[in-house]
Amino acid sequence: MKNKLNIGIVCYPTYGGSGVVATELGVAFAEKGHCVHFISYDQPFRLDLFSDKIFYHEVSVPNYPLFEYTPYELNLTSKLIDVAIHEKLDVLHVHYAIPHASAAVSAKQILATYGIHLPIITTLHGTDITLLGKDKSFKPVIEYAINSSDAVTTVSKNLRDITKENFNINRSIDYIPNFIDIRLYNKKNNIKRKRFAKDDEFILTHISNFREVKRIEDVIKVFAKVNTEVKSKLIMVGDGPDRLKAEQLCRSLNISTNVIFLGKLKVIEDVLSISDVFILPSLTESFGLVALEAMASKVAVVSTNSGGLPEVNIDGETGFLSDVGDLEKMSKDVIRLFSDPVLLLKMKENAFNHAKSYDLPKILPQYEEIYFKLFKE
Ligand code: GMT
Repeated sequence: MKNKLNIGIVCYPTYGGSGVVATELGVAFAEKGHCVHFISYDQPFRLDLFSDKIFYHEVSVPNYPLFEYTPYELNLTSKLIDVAIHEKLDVLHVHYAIPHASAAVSAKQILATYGIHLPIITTLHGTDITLLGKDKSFKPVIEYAINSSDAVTTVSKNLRDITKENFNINRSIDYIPNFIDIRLYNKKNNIKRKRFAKDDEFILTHISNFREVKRIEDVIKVFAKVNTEVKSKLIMVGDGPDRLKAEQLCRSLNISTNVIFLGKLKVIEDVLSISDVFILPSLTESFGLVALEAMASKVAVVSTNSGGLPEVNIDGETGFLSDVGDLEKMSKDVIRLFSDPVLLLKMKENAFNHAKSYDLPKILPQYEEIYFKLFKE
């Protein structure tokens, strides 16, 4: 029985948590000696390693004049079949239900007609269930893909509950949380910090893809209040549809000189290393990987209590939780942390200690166990 597998990984290559989880999982499996084949329409944004165990297969989508809408899922399905056959995949791990899980299930069924068995593991990340899943036009497909996968995982207990509530699920769902590689974080850099803030200023940071669900205008409004009470800077990392609105809001609130929009960063450890508090006022967040990344960097977190966030950010211990849109409380919480150095230090330490329970060596074997179980079946 072989002890190294050929693993296929399908993910979104764009700036977002599910792509980060998929990429870092694949890289970690490659470091353990497995062969990892990434399949996506573009190079996953954190995948820039040269290794004899990591391969990237691009799904090309031809632009055919007859198609008003390009059927990406069909190209992906064909690519999955091709990679499964020629790279002799032992398992296929797909991140995000639409269209990845449904393409994988189709590929599995087509491969079966060639006498090839390809086990599918689907990881649900959040918006595939909490936003897309609520859209009736996707629901039957998501439901079928979940029920037809060989294993299904969610990144928080909350997401597992929501999945069971919203869909007719006739199978078990495992909970495997997001993870961080703790060795990469918590390298404090005072020289860089001085370039962004004076010694008597605190740094509040937000990182996201600036989509509506992130409520980045709340970040700006909270900072505007904080900034009137405590000397501080706000660092905004990322880009997306709501960036312009956020920049305009800073101008109209007259706080632009204290807000730094850095744009997208591939590596966020450095910016987190100079931050004091991380703010995540999301409408919904299945887990909030970026909050965990902040905690691993010894940064206290002020977030909403939506979705899986209370599992990650422990209220009163690693930071504070608020109802969605409760800007008054979020502002008070940040001001409280910035005004009480003992409390801030305590919460930073607690955040780091809690983040340790999500360290990669604790999480990786949980996926590996599922891979081997499916491979042997
Ligand atoms: O949050 C995003 O906009 C990106 C999204 C994604 O699909 O990449 O992130 C989701 O998956 C992450 C990794 O599992 C989770 O940590 C995020 O909480 C989740 N986002 C939402 O639920 C909104």
